[in-house]
Amino acid sequence: MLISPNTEKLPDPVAPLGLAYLASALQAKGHEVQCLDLCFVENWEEATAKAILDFSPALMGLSLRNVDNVSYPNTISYLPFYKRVMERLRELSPAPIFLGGSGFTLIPEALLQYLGADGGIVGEGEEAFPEMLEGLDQPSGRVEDFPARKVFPGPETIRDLDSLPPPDWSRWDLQNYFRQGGMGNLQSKRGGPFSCIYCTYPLIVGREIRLRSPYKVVQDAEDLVLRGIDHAFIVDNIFNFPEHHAREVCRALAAGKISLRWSCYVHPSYFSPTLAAEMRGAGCTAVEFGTDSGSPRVLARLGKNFTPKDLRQATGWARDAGLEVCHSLSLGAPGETEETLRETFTLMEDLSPTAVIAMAGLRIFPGTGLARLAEAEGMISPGHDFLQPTFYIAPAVRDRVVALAQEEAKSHPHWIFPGMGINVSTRLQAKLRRMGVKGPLWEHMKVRRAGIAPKKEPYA
Ligand code: B12
Repeated sequence: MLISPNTEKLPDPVAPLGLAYLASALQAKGHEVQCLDLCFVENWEEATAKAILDFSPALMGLSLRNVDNVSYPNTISYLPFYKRVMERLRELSPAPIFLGGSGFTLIPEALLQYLGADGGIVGEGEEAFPEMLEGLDQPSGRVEDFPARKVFPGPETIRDLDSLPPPDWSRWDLQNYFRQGGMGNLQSKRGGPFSCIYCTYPLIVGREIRLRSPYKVVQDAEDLVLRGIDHAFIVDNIFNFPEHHAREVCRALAAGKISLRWSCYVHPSYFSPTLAAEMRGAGCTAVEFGTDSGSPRVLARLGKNFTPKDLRQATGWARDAGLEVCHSLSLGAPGETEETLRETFTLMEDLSPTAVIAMAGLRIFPGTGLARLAEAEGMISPGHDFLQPTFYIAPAVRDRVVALAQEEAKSHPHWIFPGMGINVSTRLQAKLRRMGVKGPLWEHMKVRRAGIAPKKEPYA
């Protein structure tokens, strides 16, 4: 039984793509698979009891997508809820429980211990999980023989993504995710080759980029459309690297006349007017830049391989092609001062994107350059408990960054500041989705920016 305990509704409920892949991979190996999703159930304890009594699983896989909401100062940790779910599962079934998922992969040993699970798999699950289960299928294989509390090493990343069966959405309430979250999800590659000091992606999916054939992406897109999902997010860390693959995917989507609108993360350095136009032609409506800062000095400290000039150019090209643009900021990064914050605010004025998503502070994860820096600067000690959300905030702005970000967000109707609940809330989210708004909700900021929206103050 595969279980998704992710009940986060902000910025949107997100369908469990990883578990949809895992369900297919397990079935392809002959396993009987049942899925339990706690996202929309009214009473999770009852739903869990019912699912377990009905199916009586031999083994359970609990997916930990998020550790916390990485937002400061209003930080939400999901771990206490996961712990309650574990306790409930233990009450209901003697079957062993294995952990996996991006959140688990970031802090595996500590999570295994905190949750008291039987084991876990770091990284991609489609090959590693069935392989591990194979041991149990041997005549001599007994659950009791399994090494207790073991974290199975990160798999060699899966070489040939095209060999994986497509995600099995039939077991998940994708329609509900679409109704309440406005998007399906789609993947065109895996891998995180960039070197930003805070970035967790190389730890989760490896540095090496592995591409899916464009026709496979089109098949998945068609599957979504057949299920009534006509808006999706392409979940790749960066959609436009390598650029040639992005263009091939766009051409394949356009050639297949797939009536899917979509959005994605893009990198300013690998963007071009041609790519922007091809993306628009293939159904893309909006792009998000992981901008972080408008200060060349801070960008360099973060290990970003682009400059404000690249951002200006790419923003212009995207806008010329008719794409909505969002810039995400990480305020308080290493080297930040009030002066560099002002540089960022000025750049945002100049670029005038559809929306700005501002985060104050950077959540520190083990194994990253940021963790090493935070330790060197005495912000955390060796042996730090990374289950506790800890944020890097540059000493020069530690006391001011939240107030400055809040001020900027309040004076700009298109700014979203999740850490202070500005222009983002479950109430607003649910209202807009009930109205039938699809795609990322930040796109909706264009209405506010145009002054059409009735309220001028930030949404409650
Ligand atoms: C795309 C994305 C988004 C999009 C999603 C859009 C959409 N409609 O899908 C948006 C922008 C909405 C988003 C929002 C958030 N996100 Co996000 N997101 C991602 C991203 C880039 C890709 C996720 C993805 O789809 N991966 C593809 C699937 C196929 O992989 P997977 O889920 O990891 O599953 C594989 C393995 O993990 C494993 N596996 C999974 N489950 C299990 C279970 C078992 C038993 C086993 C054995 C294996 C296993 O096998 C799977 C197949 O290989 C990741 C970073 C990353 N590279 O992982 C962050 C990431 C998952 N997000 C993260 C966070 C924090 C959030 C937010 C809380 C941020 C916020 N405050 O808004 C929200 C939460 C939203 C929600 N409702 O849960 C964190 C989670 C870790 C953490 N720090 O806590 C990540 C890892 C980024 C980071 N900062 O480190 N996100």
